[in-house]
Amino acid sequence: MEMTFRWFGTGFDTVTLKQIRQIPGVTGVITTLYDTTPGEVWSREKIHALKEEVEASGLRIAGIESVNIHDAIKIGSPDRDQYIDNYIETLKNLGEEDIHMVCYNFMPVFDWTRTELARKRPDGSTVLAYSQAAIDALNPETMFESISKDANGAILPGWEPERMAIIKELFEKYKDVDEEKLFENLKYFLEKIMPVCDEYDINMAIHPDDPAWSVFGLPRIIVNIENIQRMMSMVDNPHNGVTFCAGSYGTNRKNDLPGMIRALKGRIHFAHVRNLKFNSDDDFEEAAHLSRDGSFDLYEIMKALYDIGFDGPIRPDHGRMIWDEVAMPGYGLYDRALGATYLNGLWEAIEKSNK
Ligand SMILES: [Mn+2]
Repeated sequence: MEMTFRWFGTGFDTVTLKQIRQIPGVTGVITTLYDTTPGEVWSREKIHALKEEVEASGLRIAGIESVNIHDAIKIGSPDRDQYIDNYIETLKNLGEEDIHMVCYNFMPVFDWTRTELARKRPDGSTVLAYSQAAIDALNPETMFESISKDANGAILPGWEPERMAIIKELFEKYKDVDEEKLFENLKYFLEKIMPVCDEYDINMAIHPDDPAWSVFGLPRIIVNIENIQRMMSMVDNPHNGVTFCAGSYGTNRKNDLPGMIRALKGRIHFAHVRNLKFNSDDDFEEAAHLSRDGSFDLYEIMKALYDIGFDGPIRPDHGRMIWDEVAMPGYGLYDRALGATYLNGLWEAIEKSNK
């Protein structure tokens, strides 16, 4: 595996490349062109400039998170082919710049969903949290207002104001899209992009839906092992793989995380490893990465990744806000750096005990 760190780019991230370079064992960043909109072609020049900036700091671009999918593709509307062509052009430009891993998601309307961005934990840290009761009492628009209010001035990925301004319109457009239709549209998209992925050796890594169930009546398909296997077999190409996100699959306590990793051997192209603390089946908060701070066994998760010979990029995921840091919720420096160090420690121990 390669230990990496998510970085949103100069001007968008409070964390600098210099700081990331000083986290022991982190060699790569997972980044994006944060000022592009879904459906737009990423120019070779912009990708090249980003790459030069990252490499000048002594790091490398280990992958992209994310190249977002235009709603026309997810809805399957008549103009989708134009957006798929643009996506192919972006993939080609990334391939030409020697970038070989792209994370994306296929969630309708919302990206990840949380009901609180700063729930206080007993140690005084603040974390993102989810409560089904809070969701059930909200409508999507008021949810956007409360999310943007608590975001420390940051624009959260997936919660861009221009998207939320047309949220009613988006719901209307998705009204005939059920799970079957969404699978069908994903298949159509994947079949179209596989040739360029084959040509440039680009691993597509679909991110699970978070939380791993339907919210606000919208269909969600990347939620469990059965559905992932269906997604992989409907377009059976090794470049059609997954981002194994422990925190997202883990929202559904029926998902056996180490078991899923073992079942996905060879098709996990990217890993997000973090911990959640469940207060009940439908109320959870994000914990420190350390196993005993939350509900997951991080040793078993890392061991499963080791056992399947995982050699892709891995990153710590949402961190707690600690030590008075002010940053995008979930994406401060300190707790994610602690997470990277912990995951590196687990990996070293697993590796040595297997030799
Ligand atoms: Mn994730």
